[in-house]
Amino acid sequence: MITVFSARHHAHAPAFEIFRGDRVPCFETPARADFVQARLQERGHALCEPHVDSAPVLAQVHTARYLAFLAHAWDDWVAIDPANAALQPFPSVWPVRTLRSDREPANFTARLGLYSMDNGSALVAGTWAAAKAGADAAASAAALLRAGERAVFCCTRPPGHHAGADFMGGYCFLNNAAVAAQALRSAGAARVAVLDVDYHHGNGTQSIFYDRADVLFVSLHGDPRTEYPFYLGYADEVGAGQGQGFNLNLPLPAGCTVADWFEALERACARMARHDADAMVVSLGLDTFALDPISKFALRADDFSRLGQRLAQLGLPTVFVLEGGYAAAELGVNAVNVIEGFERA
Ligand code: OKP
Ligand code: ZN
Repeated sequence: MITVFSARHHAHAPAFEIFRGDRVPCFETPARADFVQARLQERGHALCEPHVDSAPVLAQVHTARYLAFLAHAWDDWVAIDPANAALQPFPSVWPVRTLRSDREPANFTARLGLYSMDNGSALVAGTWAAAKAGADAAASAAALLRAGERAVFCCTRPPGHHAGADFMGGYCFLNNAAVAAQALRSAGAARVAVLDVDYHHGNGTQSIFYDRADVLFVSLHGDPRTEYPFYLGYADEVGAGQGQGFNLNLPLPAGCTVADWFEALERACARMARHDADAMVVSLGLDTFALDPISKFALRADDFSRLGQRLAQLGLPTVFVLEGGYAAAELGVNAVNVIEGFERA
């Protein structure tokens, strides 16, 4: 399986994130993708650079005003005060219920809050360049599938599945999985199925396709009652309008067993099979790993091989998009186990 990878992910390397009111080292680091790249090379897998500009697809997935904000956010931040170049902006005010989100304020922090779901997405000078390279990788993967590849892996970071049409959040800025799915649709696939196996619910991807029947969204994740992103990911979210019946959430209690997880995967696969899709996108979060520092599922390295094998049985052209997974040193083996399990099947 070919991997699309750009070293430009290094441009996004925030110094810290906020945790319990304090500055802590980021969980989402460049080392994550570096470990995956190293493992891919060690195992003899081919890598290529993104070759497709995702801009036209990004305009279908995200709003124009959000894309404009994100592309210029760093320059706007530094324009306020040159000293800001050494600081990371964080939102501190949000348009929650009863406040207006249709008007974009002039104030930078107010705009940052308008376009953020949390204060968990540290933004730096290279964030846009890195996120854009990831979206380009997703668009490239879709093009490679249309050109006849059976499956493609996007080794991208920052992740994307929490990013909605007009907001960032949970370390995510551009929704790479949504870009891959929409690019496949635009290239002629009548139906696409997105399976999100990250520990955290893919609220961004769900919301982008919530009223559509052409893109099925299925997600397996920690119960939002206790787990991030908290405000979406319940089983009663089934889609709206034309999209009713095309959203399936399978929340699992934090601390559930590997057997519970694979049982839910079977339900997910059964729904995927019914969609009669032309292609599938897998939001491949590996934070379901037992040793993940911020998650509470129990999968081990071998379980990721089994996951890859099971996904191959769906028999669909597949784009894998890297999402979470914060046990960085183990991420390479775990990610490549999925890829090789898929190839072996
Ligand atoms: C992104 B992805 C930990 C805070 C965690 C957000 C988690 C985002 C996960 N101190 N906050 O789904 O892996
Ligand atoms: Zn996650």
